[in-house]
Amino acid sequence: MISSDTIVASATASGQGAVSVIRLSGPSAIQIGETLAQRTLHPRTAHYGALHNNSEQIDSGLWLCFPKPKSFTGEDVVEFQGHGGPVVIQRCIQAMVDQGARPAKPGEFSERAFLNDKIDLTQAEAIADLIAASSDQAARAANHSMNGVFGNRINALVDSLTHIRTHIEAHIDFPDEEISPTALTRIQSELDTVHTSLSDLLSRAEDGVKLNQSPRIGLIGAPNAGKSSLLNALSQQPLAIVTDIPGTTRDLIRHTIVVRGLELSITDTAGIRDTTDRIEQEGIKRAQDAVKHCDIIVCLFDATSHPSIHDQDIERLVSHALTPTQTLLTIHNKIDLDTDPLENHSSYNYVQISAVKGDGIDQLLDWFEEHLRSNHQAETIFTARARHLKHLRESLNYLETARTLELTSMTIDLVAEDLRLAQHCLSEITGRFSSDDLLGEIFSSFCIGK
Ligand SMILES: Nc1nc2c(ncn2[C@@H]2O[C@H](COP(=O)(O)OP(=O)(O)OP(=O)(O)O)[C@@H](O)[C@H]2O)c(=O)[nH]1
Ligand SMILES: [Mg+2]
Repeated sequence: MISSDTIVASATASGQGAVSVIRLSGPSAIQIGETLAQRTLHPRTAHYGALHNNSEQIDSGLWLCFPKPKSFTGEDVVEFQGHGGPVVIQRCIQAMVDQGARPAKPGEFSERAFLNDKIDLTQAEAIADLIAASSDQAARAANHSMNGVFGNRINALVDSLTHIRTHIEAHIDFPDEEISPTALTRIQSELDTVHTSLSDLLSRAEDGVKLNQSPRIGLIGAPNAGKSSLLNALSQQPLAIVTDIPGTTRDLIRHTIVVRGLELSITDTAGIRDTTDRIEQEGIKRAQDAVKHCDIIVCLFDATSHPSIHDQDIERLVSHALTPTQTLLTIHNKIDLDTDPLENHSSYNYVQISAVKGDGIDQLLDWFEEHLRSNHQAETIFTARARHLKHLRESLNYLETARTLELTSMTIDLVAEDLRLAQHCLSEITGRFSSDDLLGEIFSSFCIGK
């Protein structure tokens, strides 16, 4: 794609910083850069010099020039590394606009890179995911996607489907001939292989989607178990009111903390008990609804009134059946007050703490860390989005329909069509077949300058 206009934006975050990067991309980028630098810019060479607007020096810094096609966008790109103050950045950008550039829209540099085949759609999305990564694991996974791990697996599946379709379509051209048993076996075995890979990719993509969200942790327990004290200990600030009056917390209190490179979204809830107080009843309902959507449910017990924990104790608190993706952790709190040995007879993971004194908080964080990291094997993770899951699921449905049909000269057209649609869904993920509307939606969620 050849763009007719040249775009400009600051590629670094707004606010003050030592250095900012202003990026120009498009057919006039080099001419604008050379006019403002008042010198020739040699490809891929750092030139130190001023940025002049007419006769006035606006800033000084490093000029870099990347002629097409060897640039991020695939177009002529010029970057100016100047000083990082909002006013000076704006003045530099204005000088470039005066020379004919226009301010870039969010994600427009990445969009041009995609349209010029420098990256596929999964890689473009991974750039945004890397910038937004809230944990080191999410950053590592985004890097994998950016390097094409996800896109390559999609392309391999598309290639396999193309191969199978070629065989099938060849038979459509000769409808009078029955398909030989050998050809039939080969096609079916190839379909089985694609089905296994696609199912595996879907389950990894489901994990990848979760990496883009902070794990949700719900604290639940009887009144006075110490839920709000634990939230305050984890966030290291007095977010929730703590008193010795049972039923202190009514509303859900949500807070996100970052510990050990992990971003955790924690929800404190109202204590669960039988009550006639209408406000408290509503709080308890909200508590039980909230934990239904949590990835980890933490059930707190007061060690002084609950020396041992049984499954029935947990069932009284957690009103729903756990889904396969939910994990339950039980906690004995207030161990600073208890001298007798505590016991866990439940089948769930178990940690002992004192939310007020801080004992066991490190072990609790160890448990979160171990549990969350073991969910994703480092070498195989990549980030994914809800959009990818939708296309993968649709593709799997078409493939499954194709596999249920017995392959005969009567059904071959139907099988061929299902495989075509399965392939089409996969191609939508990498952007080989994507509508302009979809591209607009994806890139508008990026930051400006990317
Ligand atoms: N000694 C000791 N006291 C604790 C500990 N954790 C909480 N408490 C006390 O227990 C009482 C209740 O604590 P909260 O954190 O408000 O309990 P909660 O589970 O949020 O209670 P509700 O909001 O009523 O459901 C307060 O007086 C806390 O100081 C602990 O680890 N050790
Ligand atoms: Mg509370």
